[in-house]
Amino acid sequence: MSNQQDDLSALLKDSGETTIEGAMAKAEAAVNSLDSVTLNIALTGESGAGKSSLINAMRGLQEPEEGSAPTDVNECTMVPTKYPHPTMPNVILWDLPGIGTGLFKPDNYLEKVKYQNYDFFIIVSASRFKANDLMLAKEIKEKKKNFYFVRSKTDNDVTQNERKGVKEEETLRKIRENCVANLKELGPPPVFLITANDLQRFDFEKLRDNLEKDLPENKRNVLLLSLPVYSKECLDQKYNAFKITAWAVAIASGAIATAPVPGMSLACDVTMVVAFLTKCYFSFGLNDESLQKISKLAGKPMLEIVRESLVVKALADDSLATTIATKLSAAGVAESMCSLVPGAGSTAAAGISFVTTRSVLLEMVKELYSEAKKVLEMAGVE
Ligand SMILES: Nc1nc2c(ncn2[C@@H]2O[C@H](COP(=O)(O)OP(=O)(O)OP(=O)(O)O)[C@@H](O)[C@H]2O)c(=O)[nH]1
Ligand SMILES: [Mg+2]
Repeated sequence: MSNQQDDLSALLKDSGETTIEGAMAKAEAAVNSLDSVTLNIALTGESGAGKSSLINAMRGLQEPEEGSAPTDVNECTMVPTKYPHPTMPNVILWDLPGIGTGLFKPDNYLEKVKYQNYDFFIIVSASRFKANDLMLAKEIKEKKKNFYFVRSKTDNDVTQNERKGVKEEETLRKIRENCVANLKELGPPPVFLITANDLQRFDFEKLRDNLEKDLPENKRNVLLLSLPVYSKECLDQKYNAFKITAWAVAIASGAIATAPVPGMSLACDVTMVVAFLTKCYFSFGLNDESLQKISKLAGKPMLEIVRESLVVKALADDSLATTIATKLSAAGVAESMCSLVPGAGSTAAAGISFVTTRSVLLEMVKELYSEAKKVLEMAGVE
């Protein structure tokens, strides 16, 4: 009995609720939000500024990879084009046509691109600051939407100036000052220097931080989890987000099945746990496609190392449900007769406690995190 009481206290504490019903409702909402919350991000700016290239970078794709946005030195994107994230289709990056191109004249540009549909705008600008950049920023602000000013292709400026003996910091300082001065009538402008060729370099991390801070709480994780793992910090933040959500999955996976003693001795819907860990696996870049890409870049066989992990191997060959059931069974010891019940949505029935499910989940997320960290280390990413 005391175990059950401890379990209930842990469940209420993690959820921050005072009743079991409240905790279950909150948990289900938290779990569902990862799939159902949509995030529409618009990238705008002049033709050739680097919008499509940044979209590809944010989706972890490189042209001419399947599903990537076409990029070119010539005018390229002619209609607003939707790029859902490859593994989180609820996160959509919109590649807008360059302002002033084709039918998209500056005077009614925002109406034409249906500005209402986007959560926020990223204005992409390369080389010299353009009158259209300021006009866009002003109009977006007037429409009460947030914008972030991205000065792209910073790598080019740094390289060119280095040839003339100008240090990187000096180049960055000058570009930043120029953008800030041009936008100053709009208040302290959110300016970020980036290169689509390497998100870890310059200000992309800061941009992500700012975007997240400005988003409503339910959309924050969705953005973070959709980005490729471009730095160790990014991986750590993703790990944190998954750890924080584990309580909700542990509760929600139990809420579906009929618990023998309501709220205390929970059953566990293994399908839901598998779905959560699958998200984690893709978000950490442990799927074959991501690994092959990073292996090629680093010239090292990453695939071999991560396949030593039981969880990664099970996710890769679709046998995770059985692995989880076995782990739950082992962890739940005497209280549980954990088995996969046919026809009940892979529900491991009979008294798996909340604390047990949560600890098994956390252990598996940690294993995936360690594998992803190894990959980054081998690839030389800091
Ligand atoms: N060095 C460097 N080149 C970049 C970067 N971003 C884009 N480019 C190059 O700039 C050119 C134009 O980039 P796009 O991404 O096609 O530009 P866009 O804004 O989508 O252009 P439109 O579709 O015509 O509106 C391409 O040749 C890209 O390879 C960057 O950060 N660094
Ligand atoms: Mg384009």
